[in-house]
Amino acid sequence: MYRLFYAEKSASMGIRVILEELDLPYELLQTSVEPGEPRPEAQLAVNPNGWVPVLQWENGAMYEAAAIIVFLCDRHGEKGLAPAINDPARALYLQTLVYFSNSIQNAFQLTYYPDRFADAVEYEPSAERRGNRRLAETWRVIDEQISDNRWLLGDRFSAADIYLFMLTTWLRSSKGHPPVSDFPNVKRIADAVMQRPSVQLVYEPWISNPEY
Ligand SMILES: N[C@@H](CCC(=O)N[C@@H](CS)C(=O)NCC(=O)O)C(=O)O
Repeated sequence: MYRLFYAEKSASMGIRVILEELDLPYELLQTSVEPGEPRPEAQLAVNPNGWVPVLQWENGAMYEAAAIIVFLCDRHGEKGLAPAINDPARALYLQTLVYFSNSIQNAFQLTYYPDRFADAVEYEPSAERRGNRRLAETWRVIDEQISDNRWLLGDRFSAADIYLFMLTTWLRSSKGHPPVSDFPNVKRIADAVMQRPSVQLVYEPWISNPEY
């Protein structure tokens, strides 16, 4: 049984989709991503940053979305959601997950948490503007990487496509982000991922209202 610290609109939703796709039993532990709102002690004990996702299992716990995806898909490798260690597609899979985590998510952070990137309030709009440009730059790289491929890894669907979908749900016109339609190959994959029953279940609130 897995336990996932969970908040709507956050990266914990993507991990929940992975748990659904792997057909694993799990429990959601509600938490918050709002600044100033308290986090459960058990969450902070694993991740002192106060972020989600945080995953617990019988004899362990961890944080960082990309690492959790690698961990779960390897631990339940028989489900085929990720290339195995000796599979030639493994390199692109790992490269893409880490790029999502440290480049695209970082660009989002500039726009969602500009106070973490500016040392005075008056510089925060500058951090936000740079984040928006960085989103365009980093999504463009992924759009070109995908090219005409059906999925991120070519012909085979993988957990990386779920991660891509999750990141596209964070694009908000109200925050000045570029629209996903600026990246047609990304959009094509995100639209296909959205049809999956696991995504329909977990992302129902977002599917009903993408600016929720
Ligand atoms: N690098 C971390 C980032 C996690 C992260 O930024 N989570 C956000 C929600 S998507 C969060 O918990 N924000 C609340 C906060 O930063 O206080 C990961 O990929 O897991």
